[in-house]
Amino acid sequence: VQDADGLPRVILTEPTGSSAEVLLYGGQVVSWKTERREELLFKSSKAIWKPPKAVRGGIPVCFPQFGNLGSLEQHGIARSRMWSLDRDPSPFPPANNQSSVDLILKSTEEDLKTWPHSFELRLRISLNPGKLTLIPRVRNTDNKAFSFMFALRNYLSVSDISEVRVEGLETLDYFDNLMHRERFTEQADAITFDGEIDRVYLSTPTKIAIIDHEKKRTFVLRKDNMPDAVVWNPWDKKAKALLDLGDEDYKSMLCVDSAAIETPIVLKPFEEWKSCQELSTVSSSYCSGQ
Ligand code: TA6
Repeated sequence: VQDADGLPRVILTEPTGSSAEVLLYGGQVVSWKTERREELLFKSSKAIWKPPKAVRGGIPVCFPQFGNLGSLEQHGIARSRMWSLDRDPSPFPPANNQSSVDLILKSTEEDLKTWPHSFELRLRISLNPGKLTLIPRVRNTDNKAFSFMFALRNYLSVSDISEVRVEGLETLDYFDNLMHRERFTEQADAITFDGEIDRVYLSTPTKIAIIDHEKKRTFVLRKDNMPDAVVWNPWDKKAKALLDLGDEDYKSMLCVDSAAIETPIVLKPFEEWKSCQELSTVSSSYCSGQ
């Protein structure tokens, strides 16, 4: 674990040269770079790398609440807590700590005042060539059931948001955070962007493609046991209102999150919920004229 600017972090590498950086603060991936050292995740030019603020960028973990859909702070408590290395990821075999790491966040007495349920939140982060896999698990270590929402907020780096298409969410129902969570049905073609968007798509397929036409790169998000997907871009007005987001940053980011929001997950005592997301990139150099 390295300690840069006071925030301990883990660096993951794999033989073909890609890398990832994970902060113990928030259990947050803050960088994923290709073997050509290109950064694939968005980081705000004005991110605040200082607790209790969540770092704006990478892949914040939203637990036990998403957004302001509840009485806790925005996106819950996990992203503004210090996690630790998980020495007992059973039943998983221990991570090799080169290309994968296991993190854990256990509820504290302090947390119980904010959210009165004791839990263990584990996250395995694994790096493979062109692929970044996150496996979240939540165990109820209390003597009564509890329910929670969960999301992995994937801040993807894009060349120009107006040149990005999202495929895989066509014809699905969604609720629109900009319209008091009123429900709509998506039209039958890919989603493109020309203004603020803040939607929770419901019962989404396991595979969603984010095509960055200009960079000739496609992100593929595959997820299991997280039925919803959030699509968020603040656009110009909201970007100006967010202190830790550069005014122009909205042009080079898009959040497409794996989520369980509409139907919160219920865990009985000692039950464990497990889910998985895999982000992969395919850079289509085919016919690029090079
Ligand atoms: O996408 C859901 C949402 O709550 C948006 O409404 C917006 O507030 C976004 O998340 C950003 O949240 P954050 O706490 O990261 O600034």
